[in-house]
Amino acid sequence: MKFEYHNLFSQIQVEGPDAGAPLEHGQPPHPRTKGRFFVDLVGRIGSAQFGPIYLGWLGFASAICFFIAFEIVGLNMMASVNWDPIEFVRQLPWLALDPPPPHYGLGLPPLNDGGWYMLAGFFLTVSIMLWWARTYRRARALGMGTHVAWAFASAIWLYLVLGLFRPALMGSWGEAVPFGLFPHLDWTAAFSMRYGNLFYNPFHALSIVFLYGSTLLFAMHGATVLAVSRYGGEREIGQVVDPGTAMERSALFWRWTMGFNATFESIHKWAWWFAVLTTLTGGIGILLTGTVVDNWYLWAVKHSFAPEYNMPYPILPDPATLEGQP
Ligand code: 07D
Repeated sequence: MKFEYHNLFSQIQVEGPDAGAPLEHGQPPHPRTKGRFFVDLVGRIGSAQFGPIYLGWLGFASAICFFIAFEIVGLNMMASVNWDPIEFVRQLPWLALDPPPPHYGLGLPPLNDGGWYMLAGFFLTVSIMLWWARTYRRARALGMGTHVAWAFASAIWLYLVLGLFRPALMGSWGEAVPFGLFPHLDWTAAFSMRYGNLFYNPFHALSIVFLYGSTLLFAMHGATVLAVSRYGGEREIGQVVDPGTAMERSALFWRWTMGFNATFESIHKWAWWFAVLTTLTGGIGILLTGTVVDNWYLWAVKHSFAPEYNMPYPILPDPATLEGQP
């Protein structure tokens, strides 16, 4: 039987002495091997090496803030089931820490009426910001570009739109997303219905294009590199500056099958932009909802891309806008 090299399941684990990468500003090489340990099982899905981890004050402060947020959410959920650990575990997927009711507007509510939510949101946001700074600073310390930090910033943009910018524009912290597993999904569904079906929001559609597009690109790229790794294709950057038979074959594969190919370099830019645009367009879509557009279905009818249905029953007024409502 002819030997065929497949590498979907096979893998190689390398261990050896390591001098460490030279750092900027004449610092000595950072020890890449000090304080490390290997786990063979983990090496089957990634690098077998754990550590060394760089904590630093940004990482430390971020972890502390995340812990505080996590504790506030968890303890409030615990309180909501009368501190019963069995009920806490049983009901966990349904438990929530809700934002303040709308009548507090942008004011500060009492702790037990949304105040804890505000505190958790504050510490989570600080934690995420500090983590962003950590990704920036660690990349710089290694003499790398800051591409990861800027991609992360795009996700943070959507997070801030959902929990800070849009609620501020709407004039109420009550607009923010609740903490909780199913509760945040319920919020998402309710949000869509309240504003006339988010499918008619073109930025939601764009965001889906980039989300699905990201998975497609990732599958195509991952498969291509694995398919030519028998020709050294997994040394991707080498193939950018010194194209070899791996790069030639993979490029020709895509030209043969669809007439166009990305290069070993540009495919990473495609991937970066698709991922970044998912949350960038998403954030725009959410920011416009309720501030500029109140009903995406009616908006789509007006702009002639949704059909206008004959209504068998008269349209009722929106209960939220009726007199006497809080
Ligand atoms: C959310 C932001 C960054 C996250 C960060 C992490 C922690 C954890 C934990 C303290 C992901 C911070 C958090 C560290 C803290 C503790 C314990 C990134 C995020 C920084 N949709 N939809 C999208 C689809 C529908 C709705 C995006 C598909 C319905 C709403 C995406 C479908 C309804 C919102 C997407 C579908 C609806 C979205 C998310 C199909 C009702 C958004 C992109 C096939 C269910 C969000 C513009 C993303 C958005 C969003 C996909 C259907 C509602 C493209 C495929 C019609 C309200 N939807 N959706 O990367 O941006 O999120 O909308 O049906 O807000 Mg949708």
